[in-house]
Amino acid sequence: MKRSLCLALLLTSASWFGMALAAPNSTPATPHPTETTTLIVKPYTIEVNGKKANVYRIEQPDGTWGYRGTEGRMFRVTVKNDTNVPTVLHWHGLILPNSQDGVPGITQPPIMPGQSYHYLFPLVQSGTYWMHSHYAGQIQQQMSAPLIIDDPKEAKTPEALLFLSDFSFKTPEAIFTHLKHGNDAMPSMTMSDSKNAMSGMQMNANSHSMAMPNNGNPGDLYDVDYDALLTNYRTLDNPDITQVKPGETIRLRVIDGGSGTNFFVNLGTLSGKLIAIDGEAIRPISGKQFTLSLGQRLDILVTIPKNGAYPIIAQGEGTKLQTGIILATPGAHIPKLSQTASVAAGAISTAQELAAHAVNPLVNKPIENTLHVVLTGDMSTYTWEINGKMWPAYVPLEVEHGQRVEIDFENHNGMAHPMHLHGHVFQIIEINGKKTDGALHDTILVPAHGDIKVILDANNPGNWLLHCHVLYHQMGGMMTLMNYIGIPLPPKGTQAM
Ligand SMILES: [Cu+2]
Repeated sequence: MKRSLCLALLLTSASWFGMALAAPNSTPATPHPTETTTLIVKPYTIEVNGKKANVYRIEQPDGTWGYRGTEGRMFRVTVKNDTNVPTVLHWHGLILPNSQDGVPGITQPPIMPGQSYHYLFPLVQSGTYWMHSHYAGQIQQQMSAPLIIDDPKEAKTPEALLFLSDFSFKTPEAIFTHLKHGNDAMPSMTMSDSKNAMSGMQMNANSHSMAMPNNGNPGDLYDVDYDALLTNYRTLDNPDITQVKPGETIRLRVIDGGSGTNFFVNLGTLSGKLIAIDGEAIRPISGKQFTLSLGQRLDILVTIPKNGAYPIIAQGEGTKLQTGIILATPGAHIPKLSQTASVAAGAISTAQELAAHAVNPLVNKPIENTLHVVLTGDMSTYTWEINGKMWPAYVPLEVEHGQRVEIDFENHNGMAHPMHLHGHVFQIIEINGKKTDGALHDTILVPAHGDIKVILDANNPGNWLLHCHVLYHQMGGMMTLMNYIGIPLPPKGTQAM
């Protein structure tokens, strides 16, 4: 059973690989080298606010967090589940065969405790990507890691990683139940949880009224009061310090790997150039502050002017909580940084998206199929829908292989939704009625009461999830499938997370 499954995967990948990578003038005899590794998913302990916290980590046998690969190579990876819970890993942003996408019930069964699962696919992109659990609420328990793919033709520059996340001492299930049923339903509370239940009650007062329907309320920037924001597993009490030299240009790779937080990235006294969004090159945008939503990535170049310490701070949308790293030259005085800013951050605007233009836009082609994606929800019942349906009662979005497709996202909520489509890259063409020759993305923040139009080429057959990357909205039903006509749909009731 297992061997035949592996063979099927190999055949699917191999034929797809031939299609995707054999450029007309390439020498067919040249084999594409294979990168082989193991990624171990395991329990991990970190310290947050002076307390031990049990989370997860995805690392190679030598302890390296996540993976760094090279474009043009086959990626052969064994994912080993060394936890006591089932899991599945999804390769966020990668264009790969549907069978390798890592969605439970749709592309594979869950990987049970102690078991391994083999993936094999070509790396056809380069840039900043990430991997994360697509099972239950594990993404909130830090079951995620960077996935960086180098372009072999590109010169190496010094880098700094900012893998941003949010942290709660509560379980994702407890948070979701609380969001759904309010204060009277904290399940199986322990002594230490009772304090968290208190902060849960403050959630009502601080973030927004959970008893009010979300529609029509423009002030909804987040749903959950987290205990801390993290960068590379650390709080600002003890941040990562990246050694730099005066005159050096550093490539910041910023990943929003949280479960419910969009971020403002502040460069402090440095000036930056945003050169890529979601791994795809854009015409550089200069600035001191940039924004990213859950699931998205930014590549920003900063030049170190002189000796010193340069904090790079990411503040959560709508909150005072902040996180980050420090770039420091040798011997520089390292400042003490607070985990809270003096003022809460506002809402992320569409300014950066309107200013962003792809270096390699999609070729001009008539639209052959327009898909409508209407986002609705109700805070009082904490239900979230796409086209009036909650997963798993979805109605698939149907495309035909080869079509140029437009997706019109229309958000009826007072809250923005970071919408992620698996297995494809799309280009923004309209933002709140304004036409643009925008950036390429795999995840786009659809503004509150706003709309976004994107285009893509349907050239990767399969069943591909389209969902909100706010974990609790996804749990609350905001998920559907883009189905290629002719590919059988998964069985009714499939959870897919
Ligand atoms: Cu959402």
